[in-house]
Amino acid sequence: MVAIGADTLVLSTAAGITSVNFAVAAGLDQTVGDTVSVSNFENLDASALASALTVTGSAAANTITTGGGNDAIDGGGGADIIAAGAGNDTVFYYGTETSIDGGTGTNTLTLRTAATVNLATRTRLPGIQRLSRTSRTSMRRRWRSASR
Ligand SMILES: [Ca+2]
Ligand SMILES: [Ca+2]
Repeated sequence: MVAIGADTLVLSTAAGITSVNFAVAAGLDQTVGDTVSVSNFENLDASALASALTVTGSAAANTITTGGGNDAIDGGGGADIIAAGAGNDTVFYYGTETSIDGGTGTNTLTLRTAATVNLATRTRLPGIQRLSRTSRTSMRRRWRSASR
C-alpha cells in the first residue's frame, strides 16, 4: 500500500522526540521518544525545536524543516525539500531532491549516490560547507571555494 497525501507534522515542542521516521509503514508510529502515536505524515516542520532531531524521509517527496539543534536528515530519496536550520547539521544527498538548505552552522552533506557537487556554485545547496561520503559512494569533489 502506498500512502498518498501531504500532511505536515508541526512540532511546537520537542516533548522528548529524538527522531521522526516517515519511512515506517502506514499507520505505524513515526516519532521516537514521546508517548504519542503519530502516523501517516509526509512532511515535518520542526523549526521551533532547539534540540537535535534525526529525521528519515520516505521514498516519496518529503518537506523536512528542522530547527536549531545538530540534526541528521535522511530524506530517503524523492523530490524532497530539506531545510536544516541553525546548528551543525548532516544531510544525506540522493540527487533527487528539489532543494537542500543546510542553514547556518557547519553543515555536512553526505552523498548516497555518485555525484559531482560543486560547492562553489551550490545554488541548490545553500548552507552546505562540507561533504562526506558513505563507503558505497564514489564522487568527484571540487573544493574551489572550500580549499582556498
Ligand atoms: Ca523522500
Ligand atoms: Ca539544525
